[in-house]
Amino acid sequence: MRIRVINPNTTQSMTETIAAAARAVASPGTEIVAATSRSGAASIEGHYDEAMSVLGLIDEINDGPPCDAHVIACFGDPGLLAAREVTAAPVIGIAEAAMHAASFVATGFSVVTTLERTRVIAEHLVHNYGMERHCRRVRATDIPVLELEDPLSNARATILEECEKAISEDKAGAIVLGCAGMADLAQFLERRLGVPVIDGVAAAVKFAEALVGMGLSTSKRGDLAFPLPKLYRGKLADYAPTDRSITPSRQRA
Ligand code: 5HY
Repeated sequence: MRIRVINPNTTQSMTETIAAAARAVASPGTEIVAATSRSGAASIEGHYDEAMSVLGLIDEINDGPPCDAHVIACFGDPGLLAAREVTAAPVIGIAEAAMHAASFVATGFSVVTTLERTRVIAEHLVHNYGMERHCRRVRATDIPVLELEDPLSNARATILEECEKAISEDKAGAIVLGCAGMADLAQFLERRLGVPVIDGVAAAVKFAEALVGMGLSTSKRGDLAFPLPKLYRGKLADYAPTDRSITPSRQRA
């Protein structure tokens, strides 16, 4: 099978970190095709960045090679439901995947994310995904996303310290890493902390393999049916939905 792992920010080096984490867990028969959004923010650190990232994400879904599933490799799961409308292939967000994985291995987890101002985004996802009874707390390290890429930054130590607080203060039995850019830290942290540390990229790839392996595709009845054909004007005129009922989808179901 082929899984497209899409980084909705426009930083190629972060996509490489994401792709390595995806390939590290992919089954032998799974091809990981990594993609970096061609338009939008270098890093997604707030509501505006997230909103602006969705068109680049949709472009990668619509313009990419046929695949069996897609992963949105950004912890805000931007555009998740819109993405599920435009393709029949399963679309998995790394936040949703990580939270479910954590709920299978601990009765309580904490999320450790980047900037304080993005903490509320993760809190909203906890609510949207019905994870209130599993999530002890969402913690922020106030590390800018791209600083995760800087080997001279103190990011690794800061994240470890926040994870230790989550375990001692929140009584978290597991940690969810709240940024795709932390994907390469899961093993290091798990060894130091002695609890499961879940990277959403890995979780999303394995859930995607499971769904495809079960022969499941996104429901095309109701709210996740292909978008209604209609006129779009202005800068988004090219995004006008066409009538998918008569043109075969380019994506394998
Ligand atoms: C992410 N931003 O996973 C999110 C994390 C965050 O550019 N990739 C980003 O801090 O919201």
